Amino acid sequence: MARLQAKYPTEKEYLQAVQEVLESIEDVYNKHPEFEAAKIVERIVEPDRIFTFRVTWVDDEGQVQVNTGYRVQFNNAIGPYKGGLRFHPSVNPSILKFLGFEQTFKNSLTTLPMGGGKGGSDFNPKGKSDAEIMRFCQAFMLELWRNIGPDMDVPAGDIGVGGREIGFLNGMYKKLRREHHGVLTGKGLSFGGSLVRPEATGFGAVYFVQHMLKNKSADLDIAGKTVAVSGFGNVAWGAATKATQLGAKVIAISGPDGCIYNPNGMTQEKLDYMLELRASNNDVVAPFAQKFPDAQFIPGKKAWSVKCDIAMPCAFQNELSREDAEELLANGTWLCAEVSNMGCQPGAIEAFQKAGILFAPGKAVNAGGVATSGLEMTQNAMHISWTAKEVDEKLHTIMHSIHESCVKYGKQADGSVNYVKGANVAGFMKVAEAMLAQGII
Ligand code: 2IT
Repeated sequence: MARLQAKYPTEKEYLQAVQEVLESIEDVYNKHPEFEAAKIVERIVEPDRIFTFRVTWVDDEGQVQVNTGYRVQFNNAIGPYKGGLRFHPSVNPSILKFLGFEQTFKNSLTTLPMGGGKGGSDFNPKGKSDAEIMRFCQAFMLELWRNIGPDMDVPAGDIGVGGREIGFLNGMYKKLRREHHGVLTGKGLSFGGSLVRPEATGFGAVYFVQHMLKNKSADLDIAGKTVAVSGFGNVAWGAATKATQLGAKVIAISGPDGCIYNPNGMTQEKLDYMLELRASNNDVVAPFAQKFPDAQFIPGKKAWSVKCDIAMPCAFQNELSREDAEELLANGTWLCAEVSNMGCQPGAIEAFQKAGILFAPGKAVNAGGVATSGLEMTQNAMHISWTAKEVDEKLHTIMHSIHESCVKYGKQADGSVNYVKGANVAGFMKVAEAMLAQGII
């Protein structure tokens, strides 16, 4: 850590992600002198390579715009680089390195053969027209296409990149390559996408919560519980939808402008409206309370100010602070499933663990998204498509297996499960063994 801090002093998200994993794996690592001899830690924390490129495009006013694009190919020990693209003004090498690092362990947990990667741009999609989004995506792919491929590196969506963007990116890729193969996941159904991929991150997260509950006590179930969800993007929508289907009451959602207190829970109309809000590209949740008078908009507040049983951060890294955790705990929250990547600050995780409530980290809870991307890759490679039922069943099996891995490596002497340790150790062991077996490269 000291070496990395000296080398990358400004990369705080990256250092935070590495620190968490190294702390978790310390015991296990020290029992494997062969890892130490092959310098597995020193190798696993550095990306294989990073591409940085200029993206030039023309806006609707005819002005030339310049952004920076990146692809971090983090680790391909267990399969092709795999991970999303994020379009957000905050995107920088630190954020993409943290995401690529996390992705490597997460993908390892899924049981599927996928390495870790991440990419994106500091492009801000907020307020842009469809035509501007298309021109940006085309310009981005004009640079990226040489460095990706179905067996090399398979990008997908992340914040700011959804079905529309993947469509434009795929269109340009196939024009340049003159091949139509599964180089991106999260595609539309008419050109190689998988059923259930849009819902998969949120659905998988709720399946994981169900396993956490069952593992704690056979009679625990999400039905009847109150759930607070932050964010109103694709992931929050999926989580809110599945939690509602299973009988839970989603009593809060939130956006950058504040929080919606929704005491009666979701209806189909409300869930559909979450998608509309997202599509409006304005980054506000306030209109939800105008449309549904039984809900109330609380300006400037986070979803964590609402009393709930279960908290599911679904928005952004470091969105849940120690103070937020303390507010949740004071209100009686007894389970937090992190759905956003590194959504909880270290102080929040410490507060949850000290209080002894159930807490699981993003790389386990949100892995259903990339796992279903893996299922999309399989369908593309086999030139077939599975039914929604088939994909959902496989997603169930994968989330169950991730939960089992967390229990295997995270079970404590008192019988409780440290899911942070379990996920990190389980993810690490597979990648480390694969690196060891393939020599010093
Ligand atoms: O953080 C993530 O796992 C994603 N954004 C999904 C990545 C993918 O390749 O589906």
